[in-house]
Amino acid sequence: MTAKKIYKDCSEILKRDPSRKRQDGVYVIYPDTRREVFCDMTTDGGGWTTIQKRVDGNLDFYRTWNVYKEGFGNASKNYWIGNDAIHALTKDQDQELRLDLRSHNGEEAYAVYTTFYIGDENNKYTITVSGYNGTAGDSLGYHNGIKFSTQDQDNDNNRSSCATDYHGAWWYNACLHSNLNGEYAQSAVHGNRYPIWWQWKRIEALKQTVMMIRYKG
Ligand SMILES: [Ca+2]
Repeated sequence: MTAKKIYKDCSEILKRDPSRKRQDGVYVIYPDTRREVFCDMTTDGGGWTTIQKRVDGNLDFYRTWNVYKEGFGNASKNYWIGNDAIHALTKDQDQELRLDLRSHNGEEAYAVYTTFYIGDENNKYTITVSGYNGTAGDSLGYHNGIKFSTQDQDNDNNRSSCATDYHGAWWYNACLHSNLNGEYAQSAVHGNRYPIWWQWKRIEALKQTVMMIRYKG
């Protein structure tokens, strides 16, 4: 009998089994409960746990608070791992965050943040993010210290509801510098409701986005 191996995240999988290097794909981890996630075992040495992935328009990201809490989608395609899972993965404050962005005309850019964690549900999943480096520009800095908001829970700093105005779910401050859970567009149209990263492409809808985290230890 072989004991079942329980891993907290993708970096632990890679550490315990270095042969997984460059073996990108769907793995099972247990950050809080059982989660199927996409592990990037290639980028910058690998070991990245993907918390958000959008590759096409086949999954609706305009979802409610409880759906974002639990997570939704398919780890091999489009998904959000879930805010409870992100909290469980980052609560020890020892994770870095990387975002990989791709435009509809095939350009790529990335952003890395040396500090990234979010609070629990009582804290409205408040984001702490700092230490930017990369090519995409810092479009998360404006959201630092902000609570998460959804169409049915307005925790932003705008008199209106940023989540309903811009068709997303995010750590909206008084609204946008980024909106990566916005409405998917099939081309490089312009609008604040789309998945945008202001410091790179202003309000141009992005084709693909990935958010992933890695243990810094
Ligand atoms: Ca508001």
